[in-house]
Amino acid sequence: MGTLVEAGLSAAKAAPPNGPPPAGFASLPTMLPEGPGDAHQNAAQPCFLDSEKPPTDAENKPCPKVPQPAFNGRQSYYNSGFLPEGKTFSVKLADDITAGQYHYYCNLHGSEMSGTITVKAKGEAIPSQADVNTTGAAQRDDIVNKLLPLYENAKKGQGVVGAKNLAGFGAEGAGIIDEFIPPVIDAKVGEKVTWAVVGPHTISFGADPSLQNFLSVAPDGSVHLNPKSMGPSGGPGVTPAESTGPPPSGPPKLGRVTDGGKYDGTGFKSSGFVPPGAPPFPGYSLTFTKAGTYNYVCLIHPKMGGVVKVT
Ligand SMILES: [Cu+2]
Repeated sequence: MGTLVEAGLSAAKAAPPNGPPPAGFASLPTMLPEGPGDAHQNAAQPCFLDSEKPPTDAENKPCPKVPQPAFNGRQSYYNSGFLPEGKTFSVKLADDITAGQYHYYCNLHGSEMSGTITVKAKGEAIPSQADVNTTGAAQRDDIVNKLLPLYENAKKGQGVVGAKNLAGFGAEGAGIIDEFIPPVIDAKVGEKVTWAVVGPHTISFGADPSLQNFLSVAPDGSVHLNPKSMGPSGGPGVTPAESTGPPPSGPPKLGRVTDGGKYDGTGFKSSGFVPPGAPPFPGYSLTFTKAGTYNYVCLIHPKMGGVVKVT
């Protein structure tokens, strides 16, 4: 959050969808590189600035290390840094903060993942936790109700033309599903199984659980991408989508498929990280050479896993 974020976020929200981000937003730090490379330290490490601009992605250096101040609404940039799963972040509001709305967003996921803190004057009533929970549940149900029919259709193979199996799915205006669809794939020995990769995912078999920490904080506070999580293993990695621009009209299609080779259930076999792009979506295929039940995961999304049953 901070005044630079207020300006950038409102510009991003006013900009047409699928276009390039407006300048005010594009100049804010982003946690991940566009292509290969390491995490950006300007975005991934905590940063508390009164009036300065944070270092740019190109400079890629952390902000000066200072104790976390209270948030007064006037700071230029106020960033938790990368928060691993389960970590919490608290913000104390300064005594002299002006009542009003303050916006924040995630510099890993972008302007789509944002929220608002409404600060009321002392003595003014604020909603009870029960009221907030009710509002939150209604908002959640609204999102889920839009996504459920898409998920059901995708399970029937109606998500991406030319692909029965999906790594992630989403639709304009409805949101994103970080799941392997269908959750269980039945295949025959010698059969080539193909996934369309929709969104930033990996398709990874035999992965050490430590690889699911694809971003980690080093003892010195620097944040790094794990190259083993991000890169392909045991064969070629998926070639990213050809386009990142606005999606073409009509149903999304499967594009170029990378053949990841054969898998017999042993060793670490991974598509590597596939950055998000516009359809046609890239594909990844594997040929299963031995009967068995093979669990696989996405190394980016901790709860995203599936099963291939080969008979
Ligand atoms: Cu994923």
